[in-house]
Amino acid sequence: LVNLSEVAAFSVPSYACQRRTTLENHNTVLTDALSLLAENAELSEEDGRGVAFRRAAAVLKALPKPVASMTQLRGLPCLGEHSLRVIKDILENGASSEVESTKQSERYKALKVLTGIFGVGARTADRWIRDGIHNLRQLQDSGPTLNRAQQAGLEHYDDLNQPVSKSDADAIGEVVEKAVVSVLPGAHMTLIGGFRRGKLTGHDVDFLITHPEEGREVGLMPKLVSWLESQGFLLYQKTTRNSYLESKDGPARPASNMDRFERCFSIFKLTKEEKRGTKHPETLTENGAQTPDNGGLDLDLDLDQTKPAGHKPWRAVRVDLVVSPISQFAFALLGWTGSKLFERELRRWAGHEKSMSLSSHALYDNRQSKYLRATSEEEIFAHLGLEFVPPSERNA
Ligand code: TTP
Ligand code: MN
Ligand code: MN
Ligand code: MN
Repeated sequence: LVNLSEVAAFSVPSYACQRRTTLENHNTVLTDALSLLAENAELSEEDGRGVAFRRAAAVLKALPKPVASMTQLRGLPCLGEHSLRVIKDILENGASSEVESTKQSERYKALKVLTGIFGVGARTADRWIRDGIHNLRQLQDSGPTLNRAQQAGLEHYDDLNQPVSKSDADAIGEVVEKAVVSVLPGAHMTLIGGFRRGKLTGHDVDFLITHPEEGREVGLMPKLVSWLESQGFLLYQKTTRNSYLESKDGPARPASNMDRFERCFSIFKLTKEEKRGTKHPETLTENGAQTPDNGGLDLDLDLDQTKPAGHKPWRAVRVDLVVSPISQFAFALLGWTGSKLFERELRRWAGHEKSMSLSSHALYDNRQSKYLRATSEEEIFAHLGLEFVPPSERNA
């Protein structure tokens, strides 16, 4: 007897921004496998392959129940030959040989450890590996010159590789909020990134700051950073200036994927005191309830034996601050809420299906040769001809 409900094929729209993807994932074994291959491709600077695996994983995240057989996948978008082979391997053998051998490979392990240092990207890690540096000990011994970000990254390696909890994010939010209103009364701060999507942990905490009066936000970031620095909250910070200029000829092609807001990458010093100061003391745990997700790697290298990790009264947390003028706020909010794949798919939809250019600053209609204004995320989805997807359903 064949259970028809089990063999019935799934159906999902092809762009992730047309789908509702909650954090409830019925296919974690499959999506973890595909995400690992995506990560490995990205670490090897094969971005095309990386995106293909990310898209395939995102399709499986959107399915209403576990995949039981390959026949259910017929007609689904974004599942290429390679991804289908990985899925088949797992369904039939319980594991993918490609994923398992990638996980075990010295190169993947070294790339993971080295790019786990804040400030170290795939290119730098690759160069180090070619110089025989595979782990932190070898890095310290053979000592290539590290820039300021990498020095801070290495110094706070263990902390920065621990997941950040929502209660940590809230505690930092209270400090940042206090700083924001004391340097610019009337300014607003919003939690963005993964925590806005409802994630319970993250690799950092992201905040977007604006002021309801256009132009009042100018000069806010340096003041905010000075305030935080003077109170001893910043272990590291690098601020970049706003370089966005709207042109009547439409959006210029940005040199990179980076947007051009005034922004600050920082390492925040979160003390026990700040944690206690939050409004949600019941959610606090001594050293964080979760165990770090190190992908099975041994990251527990104690760099300084005199200061055992976990016994100091504070922890380092990556914090991103972004300042936007109110006229661009909705675009910044949408662009910084993620997920990264959801954002990429929104821009692909805009370009390919609507002949529009979407960024974290604006939406430009190439057919009408004009910018489309919006004061809310809902309006942007409407301009794009998409049903509104709330943040908690953008977890593609
Ligand atoms: P991240 O903080 O990198 O990712 P996240 O918050 O979704 O996940 P995690 O919990 O691991 O921190 O980025 C948040 C969003 O910001 C993401 O959608 C992409 C966007 N973003 C930019 O627009 N420009 C940038 O330069 C970066 C780094 C991110
Ligand atoms: Mn694909
Ligand atoms: Mn984040
Ligand atoms: Mn971030």
